[in-house]
Amino acid sequence: MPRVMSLSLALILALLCAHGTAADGPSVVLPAPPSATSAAPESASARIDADVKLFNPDVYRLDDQGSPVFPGHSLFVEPVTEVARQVLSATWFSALVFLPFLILPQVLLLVIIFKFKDRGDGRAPATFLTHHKLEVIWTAIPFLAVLIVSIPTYYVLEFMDDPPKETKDLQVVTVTGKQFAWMYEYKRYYVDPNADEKVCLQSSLDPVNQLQEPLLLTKGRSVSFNLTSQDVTHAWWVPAFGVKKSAITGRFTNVWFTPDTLGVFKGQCVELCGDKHGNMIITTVVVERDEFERYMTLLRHRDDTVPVWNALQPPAGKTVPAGAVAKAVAAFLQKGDSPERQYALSYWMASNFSSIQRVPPPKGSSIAEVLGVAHPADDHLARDKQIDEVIRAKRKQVDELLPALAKSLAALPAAAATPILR
Ligand SMILES: [Cu+2]
Repeated sequence: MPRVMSLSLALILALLCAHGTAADGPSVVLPAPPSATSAAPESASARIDADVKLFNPDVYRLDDQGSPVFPGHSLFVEPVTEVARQVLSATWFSALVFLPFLILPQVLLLVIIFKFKDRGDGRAPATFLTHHKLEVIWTAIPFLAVLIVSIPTYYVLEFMDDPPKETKDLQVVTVTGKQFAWMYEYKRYYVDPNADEKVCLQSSLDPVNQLQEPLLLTKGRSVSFNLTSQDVTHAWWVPAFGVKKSAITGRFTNVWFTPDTLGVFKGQCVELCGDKHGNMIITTVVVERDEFERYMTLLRHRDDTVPVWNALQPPAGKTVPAGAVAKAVAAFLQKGDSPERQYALSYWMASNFSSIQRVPPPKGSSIAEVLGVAHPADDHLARDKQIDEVIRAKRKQVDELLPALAKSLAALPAAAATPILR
């Protein structure tokens, strides 16, 4: 029976594609799905959900009306790189050296106020104006303190600029600031590794929801940044990495570090760079090496998935035309139908649906309405369920057109790690 269903699905698709692409070029006949597919969609979507959670963490969530829902965060962040640990100990050392200068004047002030106050007993105040010996002392001691602090600080600044020469397997990322987003270019990871002209994989604002995309890093692998800017000066800052570096137009600044903990690490542009400076958020996700390589594969096919996403977004009040989605999927598969490519299509649909819930809805509207929930419930839990159902249905519409999806997912490691927000 499943075989009959698969064949009829393939036939319908072939007809749709032939109808839709007659003028645009040769049509694609999708291979018949394996008979095991009928049992797979549930686990397939669960696997994709796990990857969306991992690679596109919901750090800046909005509620249904578009107000931010901030997850708990602590004031002090644990350092997760050697650079951050060195910065932290240099900071404590400086604080300890300078602490007496903060306390001593206050103590002296209090002593003087109480000891030398006018008691009305006729004592005359002292008339001297300078005391050379004292002045030499209170110039020399702070000078000495600055000198003491500058020595370890200098070594930390030197240390964080360039990785040691013996560093193996260095990941290089060009970080470009622009008003108002970060652009990450993953060096030596190419869009098409076989092409003559090598173009590196990039991520910045995602192509459908225009939200800042995360930067993916690998646990235990050193990363070196070349920072620059396209317009004004920006600064890339993630406290847990101990990195705060200016991105300046016309030149490159460098910094390196090795993240040693899995998780999501937040940051922000810390150079007042214009009216939407606050939009320049930073989300870094530290994952295992195989997960990082998987993300690079996903990124490689991302732009090709945009027409399918557009086909899934009908004008307000209209339903999604099945033919348009099938046509877009067929066009995507025509360029390549490897399991990893099919997985990428399914992944990006799920990831876009996750991101769209972080885009403030138009005034007077709600996220439920934007997503096409017919009659949004008043209760927010019920509404979340309605949203989830609409999203699942739309994702299924695409997933059912991907015969090799189940197969490609079977090749993935057992479970994706869920990072903890820091
Ligand atoms: Cu900025």
